[in-house]
Amino acid sequence: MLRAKKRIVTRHEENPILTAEAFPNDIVTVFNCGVLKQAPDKYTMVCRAEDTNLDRYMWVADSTDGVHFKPRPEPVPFFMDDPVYAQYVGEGRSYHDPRITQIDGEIYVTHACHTSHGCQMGLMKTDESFENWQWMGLISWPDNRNGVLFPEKIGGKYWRLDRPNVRGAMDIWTGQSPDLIHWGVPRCIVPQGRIHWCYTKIGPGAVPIRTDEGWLCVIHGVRTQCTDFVYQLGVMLLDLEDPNEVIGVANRAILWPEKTYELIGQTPSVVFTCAAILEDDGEVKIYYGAADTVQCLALARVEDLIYACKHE
Ligand code: BMA
Repeated sequence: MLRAKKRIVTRHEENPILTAEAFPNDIVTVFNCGVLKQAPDKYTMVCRAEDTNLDRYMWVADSTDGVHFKPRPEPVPFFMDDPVYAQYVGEGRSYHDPRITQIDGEIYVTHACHTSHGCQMGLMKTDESFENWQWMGLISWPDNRNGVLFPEKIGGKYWRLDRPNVRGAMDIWTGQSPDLIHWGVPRCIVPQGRIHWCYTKIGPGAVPIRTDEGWLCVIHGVRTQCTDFVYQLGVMLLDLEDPNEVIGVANRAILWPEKTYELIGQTPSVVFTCAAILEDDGEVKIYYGAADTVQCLALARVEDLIYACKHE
């Protein structure tokens, strides 16, 4: 099928918008950051930042325009007083890929962590200042990652997207919970083979965006190009009342590695998202990590993304 326009997403002209140079200490990479817009002039980013020892930090950065972010002086403290965190997550090497969701005024951050049993999902909570943190626990079995919470309860339950690794298949699933800690009702909603360029893996990306037409979700997909993985971004639309109902998944990729900073870095040929924000004028800011090295921003129109989900 021929699609109408080649590009429905454009890169911000100041890309990469955040690099390791903005951080103190020996931070060498910053990517796959979560972002929350709390007010017209208040965007808060939780960065994945890594140092020369490959120790991983969550690091808060602030912005008034959603483009220029200034990291705070210190990272989020590790939760070593929590025995489960200390045993499973530990200090430094494990937790990453924060996704920030505000639900009923509370701010939650899901993350992945490499425990001794494989990759699991953890949950943190903070407040509007992003200064006070609580670790809420592990919320998945191994092997699961890319967990992202919907920004409101649906049918009285919390909902999430995640990507368990089931017998080698890496698909998009939903789950439901009464309390954000205990999860069940797993459903596979988009298998990896459904979209051609996601034949190796498909997974959730940004926090779902409520639109009149459904939950708009920026996702990632992976193909194997010769010997390497290539990470690209796509979009899907889910029913507002029942996210297990897939209205559509665009069969086009919306962003793929092309720029030098996406093709060359710690991991070559990667664009990967943990955050997308719908602005009042219909612009969607898609925050993405490039080559697992720098943080970037891309822009789209919400109607183009929805059209792609429904008609392409
Ligand atoms: C995925 C995640 C991301 C990473 C990507 C590319 O599996 O672990 O954190 O950006 O691989 O390396």
